[in-house]
Amino acid sequence: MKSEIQLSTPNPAGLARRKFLNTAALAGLSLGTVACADKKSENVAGPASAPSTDGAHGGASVHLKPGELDTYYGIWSGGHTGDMRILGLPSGRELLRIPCFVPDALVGWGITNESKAIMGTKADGSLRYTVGDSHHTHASYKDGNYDGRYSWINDKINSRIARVRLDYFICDKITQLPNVQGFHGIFPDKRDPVDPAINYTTRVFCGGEFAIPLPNTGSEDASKYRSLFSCVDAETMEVRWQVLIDGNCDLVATSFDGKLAATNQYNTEMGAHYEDMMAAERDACLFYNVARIEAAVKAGKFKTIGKSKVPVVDGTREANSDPKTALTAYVSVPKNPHGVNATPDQKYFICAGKLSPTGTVIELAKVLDWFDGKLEKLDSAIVAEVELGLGPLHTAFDGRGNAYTTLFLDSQVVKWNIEAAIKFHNGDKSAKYVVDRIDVQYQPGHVNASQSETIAADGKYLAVGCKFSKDRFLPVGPLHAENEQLIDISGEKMVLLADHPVRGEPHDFIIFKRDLVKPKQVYSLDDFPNAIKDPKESGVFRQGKKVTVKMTSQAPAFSLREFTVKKGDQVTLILTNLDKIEDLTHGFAIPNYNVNFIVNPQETASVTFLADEPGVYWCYCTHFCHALHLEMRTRMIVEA
Ligand code: CUK
Ligand code: CUA
Ligand code: CA
Repeated sequence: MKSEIQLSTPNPAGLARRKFLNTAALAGLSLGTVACADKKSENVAGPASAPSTDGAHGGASVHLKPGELDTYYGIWSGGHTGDMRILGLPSGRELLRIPCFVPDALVGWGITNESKAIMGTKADGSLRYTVGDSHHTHASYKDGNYDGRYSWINDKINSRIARVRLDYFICDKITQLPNVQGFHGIFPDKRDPVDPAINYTTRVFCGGEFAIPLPNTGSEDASKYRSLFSCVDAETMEVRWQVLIDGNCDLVATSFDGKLAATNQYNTEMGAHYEDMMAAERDACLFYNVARIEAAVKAGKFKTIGKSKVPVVDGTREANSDPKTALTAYVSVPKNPHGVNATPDQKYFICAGKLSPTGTVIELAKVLDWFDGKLEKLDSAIVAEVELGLGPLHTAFDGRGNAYTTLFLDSQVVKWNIEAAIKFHNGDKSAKYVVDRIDVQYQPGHVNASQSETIAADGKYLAVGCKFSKDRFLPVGPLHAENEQLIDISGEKMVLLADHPVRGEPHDFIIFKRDLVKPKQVYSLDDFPNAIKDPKESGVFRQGKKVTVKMTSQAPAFSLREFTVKKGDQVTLILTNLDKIEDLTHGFAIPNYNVNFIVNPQETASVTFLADEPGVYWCYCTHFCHALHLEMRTRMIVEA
């Protein structure tokens, strides 16, 4: 296989241009600039900070002494490993992977009946999907800050949203969005737009990226394809409503007052091929008026699509030209924007340009004015549109008025001051809005700062998700680790603190203070309706060919020393771990039967399988638990 990507090829000279990129330039750039090790200063608008490797600056250190705990949690999406990852920061140590969309051999995700019920099965009991692609993860809010209840994550491949409980750090619900392909951006609301008592997350918004025939009959002309923006109930995880829209949603942002959500639209052209998707000079940041949409649903002004019962309101441009009744507002932003982020001062949404070297600042009060008929031209809600560098993608904030935007093509993060950018945009050319630039290694996508999109943004650390690590780590074959870099943003200048190799391929992540979550370390037996609370309840219970094996574990023994079933039995094995000490987890593996799962302290899990091969099978504990861990076994005897 020959790659078009030559990692050592210097950048085309075109990279230095600070102009809007045209279609032809982009086609070249997208293949020719994958790694920018040879990028020289002529490509950089301002002087880039020299990378520092001393690991300390302004008191910030990534090095924790042995036994010292991190001060922040990081929640990382896993990309197409389909999991969520928990990191400690600033050390960057990976603490946990939480399987969501894809089976996981460590915990038995996709093996146990409980996890299969969450993941979804076909009629024959097998998993409906075994692949996933998670990009965005965002946690629930209260009073404008994270409240440690949930974090949600998307699966772009099968349009599923998973919820992770932040007490047990497990996925507890997955919902598939009807009539959506390429579910991409995700963001919970931060409070209710109408009821002031609801100052916490009750909705999660999901952007649908790919336009498809609705219903998806496969026969419609591509120009008629449409996408849907969906609202999922944070508690029930049911889809409350959807909005039919023009364009393809990428990310989602929500306002702190709960009134507005927005998605950046890169394909307002509604093109089916990439050239068509880049035809127009401008696309849109599409705003949703949440209260009006819900009023329309309540008033019955919706349709349904295909077999889905979810109400769908019309949010297309054509149907929403009158501000007094509009459910949506399409604010024009430059070419193929990527990312939309809410500033912690609660005032603005910022769209990055991607194919335009600009960042666009949209004032939310003005968008609301437009909906109220008080702003004549919607586009005057744009209060700044300033050049940042090449390939701006995502933006994070320090709570001191500065934004940090990744420049994919420049392999930089640019720090810029939002109010100065607004002044510059208003004609004050002396306003220096670019504060600093720093080279990152290489091709950054997402960026996030500690507490960034909360009212408690603290401006300490910035993590940058670099898509390519090229020469930063020992080579391990053709596939490289990605490079998550940590930058100290506590001072005027950004200082690179550390490189962290990370298994492919996270997109988005959030970073928040460790005291915002209260993890539980032992389950409660009562959480499991099928828990075996007393070892005396153990045994083999037969109903015809259906056999239930009930067992408990207490280090270093299972309650049954052996159990016998017959060939052809459909066996359901239920295991409750009666150990009560945190981390005293046991595994349960059955050779040749494709069974392995764990039970954490006071947890119950079950598996169902067909006993189709007679023999003796040593079921053993796979999770090291005790000095007699190896001895922790039981025999399954399958009689002929
Ligand atoms: S998209 Cu991946 S780098 Cu899914 Cu958030 Cu921008
Ligand atoms: Cu129980 Cu190892
Ligand atoms: Ca476009």
